[in-house]
Amino acid sequence: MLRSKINTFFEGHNTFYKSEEKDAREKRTKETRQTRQTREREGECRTRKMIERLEEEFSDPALIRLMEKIASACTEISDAIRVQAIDDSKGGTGSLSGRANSTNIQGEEQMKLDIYSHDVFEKACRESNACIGLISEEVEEYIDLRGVEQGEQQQLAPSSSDQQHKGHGLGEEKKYIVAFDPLDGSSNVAYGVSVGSIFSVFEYNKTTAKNDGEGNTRSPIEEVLKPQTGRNVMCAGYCVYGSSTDLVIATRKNTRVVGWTLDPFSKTYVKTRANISIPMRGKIYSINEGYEHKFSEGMKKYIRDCKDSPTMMARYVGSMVADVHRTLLAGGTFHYPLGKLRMLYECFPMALVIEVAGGLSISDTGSNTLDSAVASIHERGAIHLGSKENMDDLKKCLGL
Ligand code: AFP
Repeated sequence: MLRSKINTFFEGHNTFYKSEEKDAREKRTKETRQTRQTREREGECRTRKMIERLEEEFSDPALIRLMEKIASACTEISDAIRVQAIDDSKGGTGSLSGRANSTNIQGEEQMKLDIYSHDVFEKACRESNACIGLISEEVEEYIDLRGVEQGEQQQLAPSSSDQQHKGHGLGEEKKYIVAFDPLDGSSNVAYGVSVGSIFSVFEYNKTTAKNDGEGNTRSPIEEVLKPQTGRNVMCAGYCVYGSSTDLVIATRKNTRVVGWTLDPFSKTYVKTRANISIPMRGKIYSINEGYEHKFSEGMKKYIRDCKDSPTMMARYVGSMVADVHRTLLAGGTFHYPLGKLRMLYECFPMALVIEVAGGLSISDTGSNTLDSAVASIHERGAIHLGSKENMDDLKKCLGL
């Protein structure tokens, strides 16, 4: 009896000490975890960059901020695309999957992801505090940001680039206009096919905009639409959401096309291609053959020649970003007749990427895409782009 009482006493004591020890251990673990997380966060702020070695491409802090914001928008869109099927499987009640039951300016049906991606892109450009205006495939009107008060900008959360580049750029003059297709190929998302975002950046310079002959300053939108407008694109790029998320940016000034790949764990874009040049000749022609009736006789001859060639092969994803990305890296040509593609945020940016990489982009008439004048912000165009030698073959077929 006594023995059992003693045992019970010690057991109780042991349990008491064991639970105290357990509590202390848990407390220590929690503290260590918190300290580690805080250190990691601090370390990230000090060392982590959204896009690795971006300053090798741009010197203007405003442009660096804008590119970092665009990159972070692309990360958000990439994440949303990868989870939309889950939303879909639950009846598509969220904001990511399925149709939005609305149409855009081109009369095309909008998906919920189109609207979500537009919102993410617009917010990113606003937060950069570097833009005076935006043009989006999903919005009919030019979005004028000149009226956005500095106070409104101050409400915005600072990003990692703000830490590195000291401040939001408040006090700096906003000078960029971004034209973007926030989610190109959205009709393919439901089938797990690669899609992308495309953008071009125009610079608005009040001094050079005063050149209408009578000393009047052109408005930002008049500047974007002035003749030879493709030559005004100062940098452009795209992000492809495929088996990896790849960001590609072409800078006219550096005459370089650079590629970064998103590390999904650290959410950092790692520079994976420091200087992309398109192969002089490729083996792939990329075309939707269903549109053969829309092609000129010269173009039809080029397709016949490709088919007759023992080395040429056809590949067509049906998402411009994926088809152009493959063309850039593997060489060959990509073609799309007059119809769907828009000049400012599809043809110009892709033409700049291909041209800076050493290839060529032309319209149906054979004129250089970047030399085209555009009269309205959603104007459409035909495009043929690719490796120099394949494009020479095409030009011969077109009689140029
Ligand atoms: P969606 O955004 O409506 O899917 O259109 C994408 C696109 O404009 C472009 O990415 C493709 O090159 C093109 O459509 C493919 O369309 P086709 O089905 O007409 O070949």
